[in-house]
Amino acid sequence: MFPPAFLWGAATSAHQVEGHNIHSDWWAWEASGKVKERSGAACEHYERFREDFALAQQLGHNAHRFSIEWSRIEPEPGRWDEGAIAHYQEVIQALRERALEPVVTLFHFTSPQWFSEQGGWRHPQAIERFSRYVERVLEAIGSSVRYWVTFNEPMIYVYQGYIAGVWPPGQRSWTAAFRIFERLLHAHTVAYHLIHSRLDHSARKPVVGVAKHMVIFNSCNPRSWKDRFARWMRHRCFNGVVASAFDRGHLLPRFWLAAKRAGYRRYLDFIGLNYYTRDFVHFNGWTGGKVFGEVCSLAHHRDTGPRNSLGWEVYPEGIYESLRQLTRFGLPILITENGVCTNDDGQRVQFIHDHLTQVSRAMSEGVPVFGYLHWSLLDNYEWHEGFAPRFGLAEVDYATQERRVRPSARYLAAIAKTRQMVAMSGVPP
Ligand code: IFM
Repeated sequence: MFPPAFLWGAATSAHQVEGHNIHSDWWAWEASGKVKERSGAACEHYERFREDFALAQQLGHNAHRFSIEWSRIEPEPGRWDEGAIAHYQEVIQALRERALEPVVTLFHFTSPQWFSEQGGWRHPQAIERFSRYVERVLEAIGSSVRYWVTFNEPMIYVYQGYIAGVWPPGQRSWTAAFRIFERLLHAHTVAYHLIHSRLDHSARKPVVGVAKHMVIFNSCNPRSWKDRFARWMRHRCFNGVVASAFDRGHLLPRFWLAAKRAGYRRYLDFIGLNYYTRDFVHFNGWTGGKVFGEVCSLAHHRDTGPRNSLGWEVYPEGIYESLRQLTRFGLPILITENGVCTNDDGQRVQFIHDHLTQVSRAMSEGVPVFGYLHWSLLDNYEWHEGFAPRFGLAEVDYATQERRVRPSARYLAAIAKTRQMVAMSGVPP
């Protein structure tokens, strides 16, 4: 049984659904031909949010995660767009009118283009600029929001933008990546502090978290100690170290004197878990980034599960393993994302069934999960992968902007309604 107060819903992010996000660095990145497809009108969610929230309400959701687009709020340095601010106030109001608890993400991969042009997170005033934006958001919607996610998947952002170079700003430097990660960490602590100092006395006492993408890592060859080492490095650095750095506000290991001096302040009230897949890793060398190993092809593994349309393995036990790993923080956990891109909605039904079964297993062992937000409410713009991957509980026909609710959405609704696992055969058509 899932508890009565459990949050059920879906997640989206501004750039992926809103459309015409013209002041963001992603818009400029797309315009310069760096990706195969441009986001364009996306799902026109900026105009259609009421209709989309009505759909979520019909599906029995009681929560909704979305992100505020900084580049809309502050399209030029220090110039606030009052229309955009009013828009997000209306969004919150529309959610509340439909009894959907807002879960607000402050930074979901996109920055204002001016911020990027001036050096982005490397600029000495980056934190100040981000804080100014956060303060403006708090002023506008702070008292109506309880759940805050400062950063979505900080490590994915750093990896794609500063190591793989496939997202803006398109760099490939481990040193830059490390510096940016530290900046995000610092920005998170500042935002955490601002949210609490501004809102602790409001009626809705805020809770602040980060959406941490967890990946299960296995070694390609478990008999090779080098592969086991590479797996360990990747797991420690990608999963454990990132989560604890955001919790403690610094990167220093717990036993370091400086870490002890920094005290036991904590910067997370809950942890958001984004879970999708597992990777197999083999040894790649001892120097630089090579110590994190290299992903080997799943084709070499006979015992792996089905894949989604992007080729990621579907591994439901991984959500259980991730939840168990996160319990060491002793914090409540919100599943801020979990989903599958597929053209076969039957696969999505199976995915929801298998993952929620694992969530329920973890909860029965005492893991304090307080909600499940599916990725995503709608099909949407999957960054450099374009519109082909279909993650939505509702299909979007991009030619007409028509939404068609998928059977998997009704299946999730049935579980949310009964607060228990439901047989897949009982999915209403
Ligand atoms: O679409 C993304 C989202 O922006 C962040 N988490 C993973 C999703 C699927 O790749």
